Amino acid sequence: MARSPSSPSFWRSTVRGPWFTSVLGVVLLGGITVLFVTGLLSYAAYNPGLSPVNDKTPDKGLLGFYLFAWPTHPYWLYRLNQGVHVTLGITLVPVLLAKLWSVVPRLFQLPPARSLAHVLERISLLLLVGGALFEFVTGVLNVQLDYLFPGSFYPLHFYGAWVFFAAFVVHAVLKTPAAVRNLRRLREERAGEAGSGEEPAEAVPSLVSPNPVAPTTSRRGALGLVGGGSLLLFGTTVGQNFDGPLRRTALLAPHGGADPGSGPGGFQINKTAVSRGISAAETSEEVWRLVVTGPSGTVRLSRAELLELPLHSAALPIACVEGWSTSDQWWRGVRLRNLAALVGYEADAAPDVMVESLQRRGAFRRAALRSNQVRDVRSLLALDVNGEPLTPDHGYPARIIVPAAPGVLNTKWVARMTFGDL
Ligand SMILES: Nc1nc2c(c(=O)[nH]1)N[C@H]1C(S)=C(S)[C@@H](COP(=O)(O)O)O[C@H]1N2
Ligand SMILES: [Mo]
Repeated sequence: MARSPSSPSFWRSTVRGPWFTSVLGVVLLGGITVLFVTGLLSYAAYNPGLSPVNDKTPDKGLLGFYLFAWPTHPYWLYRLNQGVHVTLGITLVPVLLAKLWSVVPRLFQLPPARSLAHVLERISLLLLVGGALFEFVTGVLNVQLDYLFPGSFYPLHFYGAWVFFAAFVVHAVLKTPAAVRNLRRLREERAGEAGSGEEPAEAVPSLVSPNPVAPTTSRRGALGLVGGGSLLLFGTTVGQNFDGPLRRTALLAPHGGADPGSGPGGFQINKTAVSRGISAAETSEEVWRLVVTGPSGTVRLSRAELLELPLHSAALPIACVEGWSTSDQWWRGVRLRNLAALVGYEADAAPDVMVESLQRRGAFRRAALRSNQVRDVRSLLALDVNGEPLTPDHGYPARIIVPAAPGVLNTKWVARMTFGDL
């Protein structure tokens, strides 16, 4: 009997066949397109064109052609974008694995190359399968293990996405017509009495086993298993986009730096003050000063002095690239546009700003905001949240909060703001 995986009769599951592969393929065609688009948008939201500090892929060249000024409306834009990106990515893992399983006999098929076209197709498949696994693995590791590859996640995931997507487009152009044809023909056969339940014939070596074992499940049953797996992952992930009891359903989501407890600061904490080396001494009323610089000079303000300025409120979420987000919190503080006005700008003509934290080491201690973000009346240097002064873990004495922006731009423990076009 067939002992070599290059022999079609080595593969004996009755589930394999064009129907199973086509259904999964069509699901991935839609799902992965959404992942790619939301992924590119997520990168644009970092303001990578603005300053070298924000730019995680400085050698991207032409691949950054699409970058644009990320808007501040609607204020939940990044929360939605990243919630979809991460939740959908995790949900599709069983579908991806099942799809790969369904076509694995092809990997061993002999001769390895029948023609030049076949060689090219196999190379594109290598990039496709390798790229897909690479993107899913780096994405999941980033979400789960807190930047396993510090600083290098972004270039890996970004370049990986382009390599993968190029192969994906080639593959989709080559295969979508056959997938749709397969599904349509099977549907017609089922509708008409003639339906034999046979798999449609294929031009290339068949995925249907010529030597099947006794079936342990139907193809529909197998698809139900994949769908059930996806549903389970979805159900244990999606809660991280909400606060309160719903977040506790997110069994698979990472749990953040600290238990936020209840009360005004009772929402997700990513990095605690202690973990970032922020001491109570340097944030005390006597010691801490905000240093604001612009064309008309430098202004130093204590927290008490900031509280004397006109204060404004905005209800805004925090939404992290890792896919978790909070519901809207009530932030109160000084408008960024009014801080620009202290150092020589008209509020309506406020420029970009570089924000630096007290934090001395580690990632995310500096971030640049674009002029459209600075000018928005809801963009604040927040001093309070939900009616109380910020807690140390949420950025006391002052933190940035900007509508529609990724959490990483909401710098905590702000020490210095430098206004001017970046
Ligand atoms: N100084 C400083 N600010 C920071 C960070 C940081 O590590 N250091 N993390 C950022 C990231 S990635 C996110 S998602 C938010 C999380 O805010 P939270 O901990 O209040 O929920 O803070 C941002 N501000
Ligand atoms: Mo984040």
